[in-house]
Amino acid sequence: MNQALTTSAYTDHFARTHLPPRELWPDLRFDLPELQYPPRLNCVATLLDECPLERVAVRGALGEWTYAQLLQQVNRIAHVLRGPMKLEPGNRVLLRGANSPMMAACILAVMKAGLIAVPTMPLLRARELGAIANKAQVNAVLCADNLRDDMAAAEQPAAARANTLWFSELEALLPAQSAEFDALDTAADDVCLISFTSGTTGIPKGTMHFHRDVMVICDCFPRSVLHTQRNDIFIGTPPLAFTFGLGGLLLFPLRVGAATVLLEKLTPETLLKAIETHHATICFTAPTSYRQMAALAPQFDLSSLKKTVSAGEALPPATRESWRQATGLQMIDGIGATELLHIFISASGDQVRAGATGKPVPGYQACILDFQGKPVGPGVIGRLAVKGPTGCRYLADERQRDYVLNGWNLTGDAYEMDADGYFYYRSRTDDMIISAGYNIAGPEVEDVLLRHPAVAECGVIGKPDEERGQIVEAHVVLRAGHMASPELTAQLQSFVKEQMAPYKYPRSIKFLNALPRTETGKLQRFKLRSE
Ligand code: 3UK
Repeated sequence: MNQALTTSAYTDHFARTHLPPRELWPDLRFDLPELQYPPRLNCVATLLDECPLERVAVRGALGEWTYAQLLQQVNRIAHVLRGPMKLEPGNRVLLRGANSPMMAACILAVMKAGLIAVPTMPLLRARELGAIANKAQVNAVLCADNLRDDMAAAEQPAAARANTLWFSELEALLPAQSAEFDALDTAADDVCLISFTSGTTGIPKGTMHFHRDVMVICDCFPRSVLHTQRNDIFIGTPPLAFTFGLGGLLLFPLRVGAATVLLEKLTPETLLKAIETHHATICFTAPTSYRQMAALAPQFDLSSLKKTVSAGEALPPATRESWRQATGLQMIDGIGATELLHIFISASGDQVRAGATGKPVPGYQACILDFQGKPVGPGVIGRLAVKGPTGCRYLADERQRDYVLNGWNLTGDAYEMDADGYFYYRSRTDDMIISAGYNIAGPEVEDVLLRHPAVAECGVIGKPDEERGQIVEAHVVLRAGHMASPELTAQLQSFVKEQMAPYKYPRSIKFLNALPRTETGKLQRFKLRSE
C-alpha cells in the first residue's frame, strides 16, 4: 500500500527532501483497475499524447487553440524554461495569471519539462506571494503583465527575481523555439505541483502532488460521478491556481479530449452570457455564484448546459432548489480539498439525496471519527476522515500531524453519515456554535434564512455571550428593494423559529452590504466574528 518511492528524474531534490516523513503520510489506496499507473509517468505527456489534435482544446477571450496548437505552445514554452531560463529538473516555477489559454499552457509546460508548478491566485498580494515564493524556494517566475506590480514587490529568492518572465516577454521568445519537446521521463511519484491552501487563517500551507495524483483526479470524480465526454465544453470561475479550477477547467477536459473555456473576471451575469455564447455543457463554480445566477437564469439561453458542479463550501439545500427551479438541473455537489487535490465525496443524477454532499467517490473511503479518533455510526456528528489514492503531504509543515490521523486525512469538517452511507456536511469543526449547551451548525440556520424573500446572502456565527457561552448571530445581505429595520429583524427571527428548533434562532442579526469571502468563494467567518 505505501510502497517505496521510485527513482526520481530530478537533479534538484528539493521536493522529495521536504516531503513529510513517511510515517506521517496518510494511507494511499489504488483499489480500482483504472488507478494502476506505470512507475514512469509524465502527466502532461500522458494527457496531450492521447489528445484529438484537430479538435478545439481551449478557448479564451482572444481566440481558440486546437489540441495541436496547444501542444505546440506547451512545447515551445517548455523549451524556454529549459533553454534560455536554464531551469533544472525539479526546480520550482511560480505561475501567476488569471484564467486564460496562456496561463494553462504555462502550467502544462512546467510539468512537461519536469519542473514543479507553484500556481498562485490573482488576488494574492505581495506579502502572500512572498510567503509562497520563499516557502517553495522558487527558482523562476512566469507572470501575466497585468499582475506584475505585486509580483515585483514580493520578497522572493534572488534567483527567481533574476529569472522572471512576464507573459509578453515569454511570448516574444516562442516563435524561435521548436514546436517539438520530449517530456522529461518523470517518476509517477515525482512532485509536479505545489498548491498552497487558500486557508482562512495562518501561514499558507503548500500541498505536494505527484504526476500520478494528476492522473488520479482525472480518473476518479469525472469518470464515476460527472461522466465527462469528448463533446463536452467546460466553463466556470475557479482560478487555475485553485485545484478545484485546475481539475475542473483544465485537467478533466484534457483527459477526455474535450474543450474548455478559460475566461477571467467572470461575474454571475457574464458567466451566464458565456455559457450561452460558447454552448457550454459543464459548469464549475461556488454555491453563492449559483445562487446569484439562479435569479438571472431566465434571461439567458442555457439549453446547452447539462451538468453543474458546486464545491468550495457547503451547498445550501435552498440554493440547490432555486437552481433546479431556474434551470431544471440537479446540482452536483462535491467536497474536495487542496490536500486531496480534488473532489472525494459527491453524487449526481438519481444518486443525489437532499441535504447530503453524497457518497465517497469510487476509489475513496470515508468515515466519521469522534474526538478520541474512534469511528462512530450513522446519525452522530463527528470529524470527517477520508482515504484514497491521493492524500495530504504538506511541504515542510508541522501541521501534517493535525491533518493525518492513523492513516486518515482529517479535513476539519464536522459531518454526519446516514445508514445508507450518505455524508452530510454540518459545519467546519471549529465553527460549531455552542449556545447554552446546544450544538448548533451555522449552515443549517443559513439555509432557513436563505428561504426568506428578503435575504440575498447570509452567514451565521457564534458570538461570545456571558450567559450562554455563545449566541447565534446572523449576518445578512438583503436583496434589492428591502431595507434593514427592527421589524425585519423580528420577522426573520420568527421565520427561523417557525422552521427549526427555536434554540437555533439568531438572537442577533446584523445587516451588511456584502459578506467577506476568499477568492475561492469561502465565507470568512472569522471576519464576521471579529466585527
Ligand atoms: C470546504 C466544502 C462542504 C470543506 C476544493 C473542490 O474547496 C476546496 O479546497 P480547499 O482546500 O478547502 C477544503 C474545504 O472546503 N468544502 C469544499 N467543498 C465543500 N464543504 N461542501 C462542499 N461541497 O471545509 C473542505 O474541508 O480550498 C473543492 C475541489 C478541489 C478543492 N481544492
